[in-house]
Amino acid sequence: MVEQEDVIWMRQALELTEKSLYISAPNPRVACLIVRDGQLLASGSTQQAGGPHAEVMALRQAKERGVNVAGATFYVTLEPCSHHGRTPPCADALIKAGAGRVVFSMYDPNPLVAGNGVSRLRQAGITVDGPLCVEQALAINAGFFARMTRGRPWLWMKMAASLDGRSALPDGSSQWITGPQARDDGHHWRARSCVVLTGIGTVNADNPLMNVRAVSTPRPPIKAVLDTHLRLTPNAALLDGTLCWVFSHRRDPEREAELADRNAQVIPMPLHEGQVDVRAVLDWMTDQQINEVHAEAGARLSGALIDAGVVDQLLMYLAPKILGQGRGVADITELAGLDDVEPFEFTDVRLLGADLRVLARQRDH
Ligand code: AOF
Ligand code: ZN
Repeated sequence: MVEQEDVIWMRQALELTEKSLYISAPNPRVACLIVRDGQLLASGSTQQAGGPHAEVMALRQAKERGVNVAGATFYVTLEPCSHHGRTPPCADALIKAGAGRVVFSMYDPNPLVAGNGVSRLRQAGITVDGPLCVEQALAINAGFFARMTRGRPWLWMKMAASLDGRSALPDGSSQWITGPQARDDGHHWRARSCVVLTGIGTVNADNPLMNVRAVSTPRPPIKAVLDTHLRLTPNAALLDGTLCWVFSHRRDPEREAELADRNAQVIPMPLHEGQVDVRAVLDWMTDQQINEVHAEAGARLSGALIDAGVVDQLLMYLAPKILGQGRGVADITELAGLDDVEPFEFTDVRLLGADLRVLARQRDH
């Protein structure tokens, strides 16, 4: 049976997943607390892919501290795994350690696990309680969950605009609409994603770096450019040695070889209404185990992503300015009426320096 105390420990475990935020992909962010008699004995969180899972890290810490965990309660933010992946099953490690009870937050959507971890523990005579605090656990691993259950990554769309929704002046000038705090915050979101996606229009207009600054991370996200006609040139600033995927409909062996020298890989894609098909791109990314995509693009690509129905969450920075004339944030297909609008749902709003950050998610996603 789940007690109030369990909720408190699980919330603490969920907070600890923050340590895996930038590093664990394609694995989910998981944390584990080992508790006995109201005392935290040890804790751990998921390491980089191929490295130990949260449970193993917690058991290691317990060993280092010389504490016996037999009979203790394990709080895990994801059902312990039961399969041999890059690492052995955590369920077996918990059984071997003599876990008294396991409380988990959500079932692992990975079909290789999906309930098997829980049944393995129960068969070994361990009391297992859960799911617990599922909504919070889901939000932390929306990308992993989306890839596993619907076969498409979770897509964030970042936008910066004036209070009247203008992302640039009519002449296209757009730099520094928002202030430094909002811009730094944007780098946290880039850092947690697996891929930072933009369009060739933005690359040619602004020559952006599309890298992670303001946050130190051992795992820079892959860059990606939607470039239907293969207009990307090898001297683009974003080609800084980090892997860059270029999704194009045009083949040009010479250009592709030049781009390959800059670690940019051209991936042929079908067209949809004259542009690279964004759904096909996301399908391809799913095959590459991409959990979270952070799109940061101009009005054209942002509009195409909304039209394709693949935007799960908006990350919008609003500056306290009225620009009046100017470009909108997303050129979507003209709507026949207000009934056609699929509304987003606000999930968070906060002040960052002089600007607002608004998070909103697609209702049924
Ligand atoms: C856990 N604890 O901390 C994580 C789990 O290839 P492997 O061995 O690393 O296995 C990856 C899978 O393990 C991943 O797809 C997911 O199902 C599960 N992740 N499980 O018990 C953890 N990160
Ligand atoms: Zn595991």
